[in-house]
Amino acid sequence: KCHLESAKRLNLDSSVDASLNLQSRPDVLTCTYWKAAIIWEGMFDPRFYDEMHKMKGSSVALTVFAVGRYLDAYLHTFLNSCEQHFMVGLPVTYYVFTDMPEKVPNIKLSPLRSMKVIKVEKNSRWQDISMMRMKSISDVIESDIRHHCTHVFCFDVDQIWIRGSWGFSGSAPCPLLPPSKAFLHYDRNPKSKAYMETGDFYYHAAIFGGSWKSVKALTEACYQGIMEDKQNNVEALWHDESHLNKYMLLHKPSKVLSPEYCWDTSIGFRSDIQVTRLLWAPKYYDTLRTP
Ligand code: 2GW
Ligand code: MN
Repeated sequence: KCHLESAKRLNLDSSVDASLNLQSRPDVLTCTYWKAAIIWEGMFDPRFYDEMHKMKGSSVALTVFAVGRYLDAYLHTFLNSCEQHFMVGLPVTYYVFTDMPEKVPNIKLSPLRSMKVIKVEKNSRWQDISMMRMKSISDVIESDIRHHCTHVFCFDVDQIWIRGSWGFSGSAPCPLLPPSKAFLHYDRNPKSKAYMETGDFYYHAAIFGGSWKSVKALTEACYQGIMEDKQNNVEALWHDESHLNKYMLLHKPSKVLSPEYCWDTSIGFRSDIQVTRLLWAPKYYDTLRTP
């Protein structure tokens, strides 16, 4: 039922539903209570989504920020792994935001893929480097992406794709924690726009995306929340991530990615995680997060 709902949202007809060849996963939650599919290994054939989007002429913008020391530390590895595994065979434009455009690595991109480098100021507080991504993304969707791309996916740079093109099968935020544990992370300060009493999942902000319209709405709303907080002299517990979680509570995503798409290897073995696709890169807190 859940998958049929998802298929309907994607405007697939019933003959296409059959070719989805959906498998169930009894060991994990595959459907939210608002009937959005949760994407797990074994449920979807990613090639199907790739083909469908090729037919529809979809094109993808990927946004990533590499400001200050994060450029040398992560950007090259991140981009190379995207070339190997992210939407292989589909048109992708990388939007790289950095304070040092001249230092962006010159990597050889596959056909249909290109890169745009956008210069941004380096905010002095890292919290602002992270939060102001919402404004930069919203702005570039308005000025550029919406004229060239149908979809936008936004990533932290400290991650590495290690497995297969996910194609379009994943187009939503990734729950880090199940509902029962999620409340531990929510912003609990009633003064913040990101304040939440309860939520559905805890969504990691390291990966989210969708149609340009939906990402524009999300980033704009989060940026407004962040600015309102600044006027009231508060900062949400997990910065932009808290605002993203608040937004997702109010605007339920139509698809949710399983933790396969945002995995911290230090968690170790979990029987329900059959594959991992996108891994956290080492954090290097001592060298990268000291002033
Ligand atoms: C971030 C923290 C401390 C010192 C520096 C930075 C930093 C981040 C930086 O110097 N340069 C930079 O480009 N960034 C960008 O912001 C980069 O793209 C990075 O991946 C992103 C978020 O920072 P990160 O990855 O260090 O934070 P996480 O992995 O703890 O991220 C989660 O929480 C953040 C808010 O606290 C964000 O919501 C992020 O999306 C979450 O994944
Ligand atoms: Mn990160």
